[in-house]
Amino acid sequence: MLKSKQFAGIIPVVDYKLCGLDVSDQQVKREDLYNAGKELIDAFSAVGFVYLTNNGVDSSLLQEIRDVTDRFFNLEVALKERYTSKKSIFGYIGLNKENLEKAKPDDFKEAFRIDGTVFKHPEKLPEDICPGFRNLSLKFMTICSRLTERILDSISMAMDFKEEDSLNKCHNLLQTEINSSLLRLNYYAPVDQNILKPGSVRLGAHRDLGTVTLLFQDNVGGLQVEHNGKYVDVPPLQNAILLNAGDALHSISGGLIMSKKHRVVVPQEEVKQRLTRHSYAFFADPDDDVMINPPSIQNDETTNEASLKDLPNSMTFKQLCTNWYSKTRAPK
Ligand SMILES: O=C(O)CCC(=O)C(=O)O
Repeated sequence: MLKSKQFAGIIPVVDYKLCGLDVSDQQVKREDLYNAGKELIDAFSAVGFVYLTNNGVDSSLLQEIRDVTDRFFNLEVALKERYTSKKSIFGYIGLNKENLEKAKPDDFKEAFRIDGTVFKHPEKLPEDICPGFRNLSLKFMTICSRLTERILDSISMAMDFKEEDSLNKCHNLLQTEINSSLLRLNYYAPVDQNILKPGSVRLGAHRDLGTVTLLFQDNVGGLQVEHNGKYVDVPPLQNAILLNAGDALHSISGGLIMSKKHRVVVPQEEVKQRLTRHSYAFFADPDDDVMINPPSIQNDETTNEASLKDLPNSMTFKQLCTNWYSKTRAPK
């Protein structure tokens, strides 16, 4: 039975006022983290997604991120492609250059991916062609990491693990090169029906691989989650962060927490198709050497995760991640 009293569509809403970033580390109470954690687990085990309100992330920072990403994505393709890496997952991904759902045409979106290596190598960011990008993205990643730590504490306490900070102990190395957590700045340009292939989606159906994802989306809509065998809209909720659980958390929780497939579809209404959609996803991953049992959840042949089915029973998160990227997300 879900405890949450508020919902956006089918997504439970949890008020994080007593635990959000407005409350200092010294002031935040164990009991409040525990209570919020119970609500998060409740939502994660029912629908895999939950909205977090009063999270303490400043809306003016989100506006600045939006302005800077608009400036970047509006640059000429040749300039943006200077920041595409052939060797790593870092950097710019162009339109139709990634495919998260093998049964569909390539994703109709652009993105910029930033991982923890950036704290040692900020020169990997496109500051020369987009001034302001570097400081803002580093600041945003740091804020997302701090909030993630709170959320992991909430979940660990409420899961009644032996050690209350056990999830955070699996994420000791956030913001370093030996933890694959990632900020992905997504940019969904207005849909051009002349170049859109039949059956295209903005982002193909997939599950996330890590522990929790913090998703900041604008009010355009299009995100859907699979629930009881059908895709259901996840309506945007102003000033709320959408959290979803990934495969690693599903595995660590012994299957209690659900890692759900989700996708972003092209809106039906023409007026909405003419809008640009923005979303920023911070994927929190366990440290590279944390041992994980590969997800026991459904191997759905329509998605790229089907390729994870031949993995051994236990492996490091890095091995799981390498497998995932080599088979599912390699930039073309
Ligand atoms: O843009 C969205 O709303 C979803 C983003 C997402 O699922 C992803 O970047 O993996």
